[in-house]
Amino acid sequence: MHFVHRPYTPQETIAAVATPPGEGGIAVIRVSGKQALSVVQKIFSGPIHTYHTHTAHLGKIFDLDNNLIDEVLVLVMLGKRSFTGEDTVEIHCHGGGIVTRKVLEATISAGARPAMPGEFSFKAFINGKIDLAQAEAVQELIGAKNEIALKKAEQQLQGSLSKKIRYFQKELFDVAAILEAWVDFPEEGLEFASMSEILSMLEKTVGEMKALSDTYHEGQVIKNGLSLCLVGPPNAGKSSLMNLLLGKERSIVTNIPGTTRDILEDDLILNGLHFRIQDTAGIRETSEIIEQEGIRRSKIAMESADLVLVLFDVTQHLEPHDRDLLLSCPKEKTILVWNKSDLPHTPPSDYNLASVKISAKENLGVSELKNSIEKVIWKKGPPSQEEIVITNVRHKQAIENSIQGLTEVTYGLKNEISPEFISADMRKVLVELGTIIGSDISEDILSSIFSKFCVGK
Ligand SMILES: Nc1nc2c(ncn2[C@@H]2O[C@H](COP(=O)(O)OP(=O)(O)O)[C@@H](O)[C@H]2O)c(=O)[nH]1
Ligand SMILES: [Mg+2]
Repeated sequence: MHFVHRPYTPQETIAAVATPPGEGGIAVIRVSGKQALSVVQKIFSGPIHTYHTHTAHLGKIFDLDNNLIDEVLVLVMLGKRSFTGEDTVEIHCHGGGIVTRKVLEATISAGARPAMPGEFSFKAFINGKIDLAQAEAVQELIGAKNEIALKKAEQQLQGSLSKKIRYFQKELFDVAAILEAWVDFPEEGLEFASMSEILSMLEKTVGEMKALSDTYHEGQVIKNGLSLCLVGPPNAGKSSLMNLLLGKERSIVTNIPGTTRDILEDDLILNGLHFRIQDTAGIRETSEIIEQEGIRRSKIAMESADLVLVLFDVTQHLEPHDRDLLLSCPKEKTILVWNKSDLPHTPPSDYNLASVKISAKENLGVSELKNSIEKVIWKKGPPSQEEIVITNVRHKQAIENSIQGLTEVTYGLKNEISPEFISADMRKVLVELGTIIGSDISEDILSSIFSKFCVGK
């Protein structure tokens, strides 16, 4: 949907349904803006202008022709103390699609304008209630697919990332001021002491920015989850493991080799993370055409997966083509899983891969498997509770541009480039950082960010 927030009229009163469509116990219609109280007053039975902020009141909603629509609770939040920073009334009505629509229509005929996507958050941003990174966190919070993603979004909403960006800005403002003074009084030069101080300070900041930008990998894992592919020869127990991890009979399990012929997929939450798990056709030499195609697909799935579990029956010797399969598995994303450890077996050989012994049938070794998965996923251990993680490509880009800019500033200082140029590079870096929290950002970008939000948010 093409959508532009401009022209923006502060205090204009908007309304939208804030709860998801469909039937529910209740639905919430949000009205925000200078006229919020007057608008709702026209359709509500109680004396809304007399209510204190943050109080809830039972009453009835009528349309402008005085037809009763629903009995509702109104929640009044005044001025700066609301999410948007403007007078807000929430109408909690019964959660049927038609009731909800009628209440919304009543607010519109009483003078509110239908809200555009993300417009409540946009108002909160314009009114200084939240910065841009926080507004984006609201969206991530809503879309969080697992607990870690939820926690990280909550942290960002509380301002953890914004605080870090402001800290970078503050450090660099000082340097920028010195550089500006140098531009004004070039003949005085930069004192040696301040030059080396500036250089080491820039180096430190670049290091911190790189560390932040490196968290993007973790951010992606947390936000989008990972694909996990099960491969191995027929009858190794891939489908049994898939079912065990999912806790349901998703794949057909038989003792007939070649049962799984196509790729079966499902969603899995493991260690607080979201996975797309794929069960594949067993890889072996076969002349059967459907099976050959299944094997071809297995190999493609294995290549594109974030994580590969290659399964073998621990009671069987590896055939030459099993060894070929093992060799073709990319080391950094593969875990070798020896299944059927409930049966008598000799210790398996070491193939220089992360490996674990399990029994999919008897549910043995699954927690060891989960630990191995955890080790392979996180390059440097799982993110700590406090660690700020970048989940948004826009933020990553801005930080990388800032690092690039600071590298140029450093080069300029070391090579005695004219101070005007260095100073200009520094200003660019400050602007880049500002785009993350929304202090230096064009209307177009703002508009494209908020238009991805849902209506009512
Ligand atoms: N004893 C034992 N049998 C297993 C185990 N896992 C799977 N099986 C059996 O091995 C056969 C093949 O299992 P399946 O999951 O279909 O293997 P796939 O071909 O790799 O998908 C079935 O008869 C399973 O019951 C296990 O851990 N122990
Ligand atoms: Mg199978």
